[in-house]
Amino acid sequence: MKLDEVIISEIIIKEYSRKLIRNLDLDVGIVGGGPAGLVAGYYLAQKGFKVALFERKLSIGGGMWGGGMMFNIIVVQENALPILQEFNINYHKYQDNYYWANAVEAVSTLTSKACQAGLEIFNLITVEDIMVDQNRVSGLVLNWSVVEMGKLHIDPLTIKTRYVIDATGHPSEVSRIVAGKSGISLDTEEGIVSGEKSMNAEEGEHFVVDQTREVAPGLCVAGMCACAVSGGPRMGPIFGGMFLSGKKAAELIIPKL
Ligand code: 48F
Repeated sequence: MKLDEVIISEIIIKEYSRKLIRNLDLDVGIVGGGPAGLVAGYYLAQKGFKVALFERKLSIGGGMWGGGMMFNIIVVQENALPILQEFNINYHKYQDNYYWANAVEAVSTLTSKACQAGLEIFNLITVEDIMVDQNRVSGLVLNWSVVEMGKLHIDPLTIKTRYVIDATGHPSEVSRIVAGKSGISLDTEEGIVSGEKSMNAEEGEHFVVDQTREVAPGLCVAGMCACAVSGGPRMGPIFGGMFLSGKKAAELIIPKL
C-alpha cells in the first residue's frame, strides 16, 4: 500500500494532542529530565501514578551525557548500586566504593525504562511559571522552548498538578519562581533559594539526599536543585546522589497522593 504523507502528519498531530490532553491534570509534574527527574518519574510511574516530565531541551538526560568535562563516564558509589541494578545499567568496579558506568548507556537506559514504566515525557517544553491555589503549588505553566529562545510574545498553556518535583538542576528554576513571585516562602533559612556552594563530593552526595524534601506546599526538590535550594555543595560527575535523590522524591510523594 502506498504511504500517504498526510496520514503520517495526521497521526502525529492527533496522537500528540491526545497525549497532551491526557496530561492536563497530573498527580505529579516533574520539571527537568536529568538523572534525578528520570529516576523520580520511573518510581512514580511504576506505582501507577499519572506523572509527566517536562524537559526544555531536545534531549533528555541533563548533565549526565557528558560525564566529567566531556569524558562520557559517570562515577557511582556503592550505596547507589541497587538503582543501577534496578534499571539493569552495566557498571564496573574501580576500587572499593568507586564504580563507573557508561554515561550514554545510563541516560538512554533510564529514559527507556522510565517511558516503559509509564512516565510521559515532553521534551522541547519549558516550565515558565507555576500556578498557586490556597498557598500551595497547584500547577505548571508551559510554553514551547522555541518561544522562549525566539523571545516571542506568545502566551503559555497550563496544567494542574497535585505535586511538582523541581529537578531543574543547578538553576533550581521552579523553586526560584515560587520564592520570587508566588507569595509562598520556601522552607529554607531565608525563605528563598539559598544557592549552591563550591565542590565537595563527599558532603554534596549526602546533602543532596538529605535535602530532597518538600520545600513548599506541593513542591518537592530533587537532584542538584535540592543542593542549590538548601545551600549545599556541588559534587561534580558522581551520580549516586542524583539517583538516590530521585528515588527519595518519589518515596516522599507516594504516601501523600
Ligand atoms: O542538570 P540536570 O542533569 O539535573 P539533575 O538531575 O542532575 C545534576 C547532574 O546532571 C550534574 C551534577 C551531578 O553531580 O551536578 O549537574 O539534578 O538536569 C536538569 C534538566 O532540567 C532542564 C534542563 O534542561 C536539564 O535537562 N530544565 C531546567 N529548567 C527547566 C528545565 C525548565 N524551566 N523547564 C523545563 N526543563
